[in-house]
Amino acid sequence: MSTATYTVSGMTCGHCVSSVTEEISEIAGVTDVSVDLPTGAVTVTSDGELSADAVRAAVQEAGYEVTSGA
Ligand code: 9UX
Repeated sequence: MSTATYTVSGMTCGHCVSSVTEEISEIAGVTDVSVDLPTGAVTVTSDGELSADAVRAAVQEAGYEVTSGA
């Protein structure tokens, strides 16, 4: 199991958080997604290797951008 934290820009409400959480949760191996709305910190817990590209793509799919993170 591993965790990685990303910073996501553009989330301003609880629905934004839900959208990002749902998209990232669909990535294979992801077991938990935690979002801190005020800071945009998104912590992803997964079994095995988590692809940073997959996280970036999922965040973009939801309509937001990863601005930093592994
Ligand atoms: Mo409402 Mo959150 O448009 O973007 S879902 S602020």
